[in-house]
Amino acid sequence: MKMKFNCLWVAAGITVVTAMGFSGCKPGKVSQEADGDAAEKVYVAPGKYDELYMFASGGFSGQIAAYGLPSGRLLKVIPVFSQNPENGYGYSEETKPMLNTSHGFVPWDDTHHPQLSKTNGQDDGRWLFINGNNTPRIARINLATFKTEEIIELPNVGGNHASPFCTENTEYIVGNTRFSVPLDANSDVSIDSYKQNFKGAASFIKVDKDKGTMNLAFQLVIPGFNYDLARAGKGVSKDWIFFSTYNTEQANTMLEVNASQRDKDFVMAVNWRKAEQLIAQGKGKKVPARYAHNVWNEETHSATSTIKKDVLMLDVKDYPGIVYYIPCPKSPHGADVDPSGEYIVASGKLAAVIPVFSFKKMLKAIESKQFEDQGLETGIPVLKYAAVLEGEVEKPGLGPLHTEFDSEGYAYTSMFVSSEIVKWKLSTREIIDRIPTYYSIGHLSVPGGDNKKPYGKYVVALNKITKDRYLSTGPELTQSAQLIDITGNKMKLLLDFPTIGEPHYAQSIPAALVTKNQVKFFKLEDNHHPYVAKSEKDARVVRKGNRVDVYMTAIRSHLAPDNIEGIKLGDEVYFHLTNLEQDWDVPHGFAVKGANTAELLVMPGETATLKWVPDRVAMFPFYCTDFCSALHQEMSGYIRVSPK
Ligand code: CUK
Ligand code: CUA
Repeated sequence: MKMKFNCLWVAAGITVVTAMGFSGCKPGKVSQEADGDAAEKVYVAPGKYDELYMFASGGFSGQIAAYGLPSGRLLKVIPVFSQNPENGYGYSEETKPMLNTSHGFVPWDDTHHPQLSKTNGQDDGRWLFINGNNTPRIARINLATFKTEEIIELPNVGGNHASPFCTENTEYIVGNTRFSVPLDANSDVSIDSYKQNFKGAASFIKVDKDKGTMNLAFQLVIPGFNYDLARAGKGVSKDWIFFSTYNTEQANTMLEVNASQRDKDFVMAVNWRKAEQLIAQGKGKKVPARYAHNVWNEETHSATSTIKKDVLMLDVKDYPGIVYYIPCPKSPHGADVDPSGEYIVASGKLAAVIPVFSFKKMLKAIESKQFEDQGLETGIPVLKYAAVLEGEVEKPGLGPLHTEFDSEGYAYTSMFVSSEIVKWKLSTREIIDRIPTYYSIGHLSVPGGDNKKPYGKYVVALNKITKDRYLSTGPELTQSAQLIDITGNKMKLLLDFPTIGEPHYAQSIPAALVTKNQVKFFKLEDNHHPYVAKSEKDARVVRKGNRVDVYMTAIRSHLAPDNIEGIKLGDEVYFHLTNLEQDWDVPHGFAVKGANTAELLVMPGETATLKWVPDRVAMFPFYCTDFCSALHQEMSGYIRVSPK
């Protein structure tokens, strides 16, 4: 097949890629028209619903966005690691503890990989997990409410990029370190001592079957490489998880050169079931470690943050049989497992082929000890490439990153440098089709593309650069996703749509799996918030020293109390607003002039608290921020602040 690159910069090959610092594609003059019937395929008529939810990470916005597919309509921004003035997340007293870490309050992060919870290897629509890359954290969003309900920080980890991945029945959510670092308890060492002191730590978070609550069960101490993306096995390989691994050179300067020396890096195969058994036998060591665990309490509608003091660690070099390395050309990024669980597809960013490994062959190679010496002193066996290899996809394009699958035996790989998606047949590894993406695709996402039975139908390209694709908005441009039809032999571009932040990765799920669990409003009778006012007659102002608690209610169309006096400069005022409505889609908001704590947006039946320290003697108006009825403008009041 003739290769056609829409990126001429890199047509000269890998050397050019390396020389240009792997910075991706520049837009050319080519512009692809969508097919004639594309509009019909993405048109969702007014009042009609989309077929799928797509959850995309917002990258450096620290949020997640929920879109409808095929329309690409933005349905909601879900704040996770970032404060969100739109609904007071991270500003209200109830939600502030969600952003606590062992470093203190960190109201920002970098989200990359949304991961839907699974039952029997299928998305079950219960929870969505996502990583914070910067201050290593993993969050759980409840898909019944689209609220972030839990955040757990990961100790001993630098850059929580290889995260989070879900085992077949959501037994564990797994994360790994991007930057190996000295273990927290032994961190003051010279950077020069990288090879000796820097370690990787793979985190295994146990997920409660019913509630979804997370618990950092154990960490595996692994060699001090850089770890990249992973997938848990499924079916035959369900007890394993496969991570891509780069910088096996263990360079600590100029990684772009020094971490690309070796011809092959690795896919790291981890038998998590075996590790779990060893932990159950008491083989783990408790190591001092500080990390925050923040949990939302549904009854009190508020979060609590606890700082944990230690973690169980198991050094894999002391326990043979947990970890094996599979050589993989060159600086692998994605490691993806096919629907059957038999094939592991690894994508070397700088590699000229895509290797497809066989799980069965891997087990055989382990059994017959087909190891090779790679001159590494890690104590971890390295399997022979040829012994594990099923075959290679040849000349796939430049810069393969990630692979997802459909239910018909095809795989789709994103090519960052040649900016395209390549469709190939899993059984023969022959290339079937390729389609350009605009521009520089990172991840791609097939609905259910990591499930035992993918839904297929579409592939979404998540692009790094938009340049000339939309009306321009100055130097800072929107980021972008592209919806591509994969129902036929040829892939067809249907739609471009802008995204919030950088959409690193996305997962999509049939809408019905989510809507069937949706909460429409909170029952007032179940509200056990300590500062709830369940009816207007409970509305009141209570003073204790210089702390003033205002128990306030909101119902169409007034706030009570609406005239507050007796507040003195130097007081700390807490507005606890309870929304008394018991109906879907009637939120009330609350804002007070000059408050630097944003606003509240309170759902029916819920209580939320805004802390305010008045800065001057004045008359401060407050009002409801959400247009809630014809008398919304009347929903307001005054608070008088007098001298001390
Ligand atoms: S990464 Cu592979 S292209 Cu953060 Cu998942 Cu972005
Ligand atoms: Cu309540 Cu506007």
